[in-house]
Amino acid sequence: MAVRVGVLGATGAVGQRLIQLLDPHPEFEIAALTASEASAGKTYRQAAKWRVDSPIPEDIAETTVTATDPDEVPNDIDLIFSSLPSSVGAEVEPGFCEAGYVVSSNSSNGRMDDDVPLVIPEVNADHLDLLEVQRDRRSWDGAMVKNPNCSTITFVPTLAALTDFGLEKVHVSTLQAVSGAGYDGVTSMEIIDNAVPYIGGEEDKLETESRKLLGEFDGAELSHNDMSVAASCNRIPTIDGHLENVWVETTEELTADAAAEAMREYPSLDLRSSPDPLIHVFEEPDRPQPRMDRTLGDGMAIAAGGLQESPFGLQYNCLAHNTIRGAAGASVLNGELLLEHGYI
Ligand code: 11C
Repeated sequence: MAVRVGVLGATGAVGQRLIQLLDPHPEFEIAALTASEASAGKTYRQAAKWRVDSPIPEDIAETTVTATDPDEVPNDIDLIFSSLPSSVGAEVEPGFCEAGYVVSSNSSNGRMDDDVPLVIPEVNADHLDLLEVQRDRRSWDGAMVKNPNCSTITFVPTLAALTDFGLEKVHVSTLQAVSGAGYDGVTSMEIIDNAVPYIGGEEDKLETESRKLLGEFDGAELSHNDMSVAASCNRIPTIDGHLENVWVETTEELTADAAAEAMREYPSLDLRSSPDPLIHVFEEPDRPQPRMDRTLGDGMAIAAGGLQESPFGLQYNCLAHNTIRGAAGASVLNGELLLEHGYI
């Protein structure tokens, strides 16, 4: 029998992707949709300005949207997906955990809390057991797991493939699609013929989240990876797909061929939304490109290319679909992991 799930923030850009991914999902069944007070009481069709690249699912369209409040959500829901703005998430997500719900959240609030597992299943599934620490410490029956920022998800799996070479210093420079900024981003295509070398708070997220994801959990405490990470983030006029240029210095010798092999062989998981291969390595020097390569593995694969040795270590480019692999798909995958590990 399918697990009954709710979606918090169902009308936003990531909420719409969640519905697109969950509507045909064999393990999950959408049973509740929430949004802001202004949408409460409307049907989903009335509340959402649907912009995802598939028709609004007919069986979801007539569902009544409620306010984002645990008292408004049926208590036979087993799993909550949250894509709330971080300020709202910080306010309401803990209330859902206190009411006993298991929450898989894409919202950035609380990602760096030391008892909150920040998880990319193919990279650090073992961090999920931090939930035992969380339940002890917070005295709630629910659980909170987070997925990282979309730009972090794009490059960290490629680093995970290289850990045997001893990660020492990483520099990443991003070229980020406008959909990362939600509706406002999509409607801001006036940045055409332009690029903006600033995305508020983003550089810090890439630096801190990557070190947490590649850290070690000993069953009681999580220690963060001690590699140095420097990020610079840029908004470019692309609709979907974050492209990143990466330089990695390692303690062991690392050739471009060895890196390509390690990335190609990096394993995916036996979860429905984990693609095989996880990392697709291109030989063509002008790939990956957002429009051509963002839908690899149904939008859940990471693409890499341009691998070469440089004075600053290994250099390469990587790409992921920011609202699928980087956000909604990442939360769904964490939901699948929670189910596999018996937390639901
Ligand atoms: C952007 N990466 O492209 C951001 C959006 O931490 O989840 C995602 C923000 C986050 O603007």
